[in-house]
Amino acid sequence: MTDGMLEDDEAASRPPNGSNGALGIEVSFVMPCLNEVETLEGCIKAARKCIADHGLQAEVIVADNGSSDGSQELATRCGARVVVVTDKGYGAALTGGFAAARGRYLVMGDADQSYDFGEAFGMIEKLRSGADVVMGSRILGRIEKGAMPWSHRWIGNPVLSFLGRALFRSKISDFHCGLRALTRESYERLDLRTTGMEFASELVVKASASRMRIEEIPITLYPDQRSRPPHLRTWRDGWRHLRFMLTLSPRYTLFLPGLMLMTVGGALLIRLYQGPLAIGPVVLDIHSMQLASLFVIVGYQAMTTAIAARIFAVSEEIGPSAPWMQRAFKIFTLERGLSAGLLVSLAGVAFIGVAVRSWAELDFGPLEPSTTMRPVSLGATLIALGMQTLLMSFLYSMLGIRRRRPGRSA
Ligand SMILES: Nc1nc2c(ncn2[C@@H]2O[C@H](COP(=O)(O)OP(=O)(O)OP(=O)(O)O)[C@@H](O)[C@H]2O)c(=O)[nH]1
Ligand SMILES: [Mg+2]
Repeated sequence: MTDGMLEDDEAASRPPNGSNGALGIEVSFVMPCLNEVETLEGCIKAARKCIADHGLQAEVIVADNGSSDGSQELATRCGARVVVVTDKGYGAALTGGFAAARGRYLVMGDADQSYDFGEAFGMIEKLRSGADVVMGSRILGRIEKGAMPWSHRWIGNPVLSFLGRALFRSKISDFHCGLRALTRESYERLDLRTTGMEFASELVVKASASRMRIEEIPITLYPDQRSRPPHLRTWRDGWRHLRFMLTLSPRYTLFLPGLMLMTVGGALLIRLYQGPLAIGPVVLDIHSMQLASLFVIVGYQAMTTAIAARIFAVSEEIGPSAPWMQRAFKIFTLERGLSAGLLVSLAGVAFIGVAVRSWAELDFGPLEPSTTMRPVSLGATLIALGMQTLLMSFLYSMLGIRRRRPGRSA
């Protein structure tokens, strides 16, 4: 206890509701760990040194996923509290560790000695002066030789950080730094859900989207000190980060591309309905009209899927909240969606009726496609749009049921 660190049984006697108790634990250091017997001791010692150097009231937690190499026993011997987490994965481990943590501030960092927990003190100071989340930045700081494979240094991390900044209007220079700190209050507000490495993205994305005060400090990345290969697998985990960010930003990945496709297709479709279009020696006619129709349909599908994704993200609380959605649900009711879908489909049927009339005039004999294909194309497109509206209205309404559950906000 000389360094302010709480012993196991003392900490364990505290109520598991996040209150700080009489001793007032200020900081919980939480280390996700899976078979890190080679490096865990060094990490715990570094955290304890940070605690002693700055006289912190703190605890060290090792969130372990059932290591089979003796990590748990080692952690206990080194004075850390082991939290056994049954759900597998980096995110699940941290979630379990944070749930058991009692500090007002939560520091997270890898157990492979790639970070120096001493640098976490700068983060704690920032939290003390009002920050909600403090990110370590290896970009503003230093990446030691051999600490990061070149593909992560020059492709994976910059590309994912760039996307994250662009999609979520964030200024963070290093989206995936493993050393971070946040207040318990912010952590609870974020309500993080992912279980794998994409937990790191979820934290920054949600904190940015909910306009939390995020600060960053330069830190150093050291080569990890273990002989085992990293848990992180470049392609699998890179993709999980990317997938997470893309699915949470349907506006950019689906809605806007869909809108563009639909506008181009729609303009062309309307123009070609009136007759062939000559651009210099190139003549666009009914074949191009088919493709224009395809553009419109696919564009509309993308836009309506984007809306479904957004409703899903809001109801599952995995994305930024959207106060406008509550109002939109009042205007665009299921009944109105169904009526609109039906009306557009009927308009499509009317266009096809025009072609059928010409056909009837020919006693249902062979048709001249260059005239009759035009209303058929337009009519079929409208029916597809109408049906899509109808089907999506059902889907939105189903997704919205969960959102409107009593006690849940929009
Ligand atoms: N409990 C638990 N810990 C994990 C799991 N996956 C990774 N970790 C821990 O999370 C930390 C980071 O894992 P690493 O394998 O070093 O991944 P990384 O640092 O993102 O990637 P590298 O830069 O390649 O090392 C380490 O302390 C691991 O022991 C897991 O599934 N469960
Ligand atoms: Mg590592």
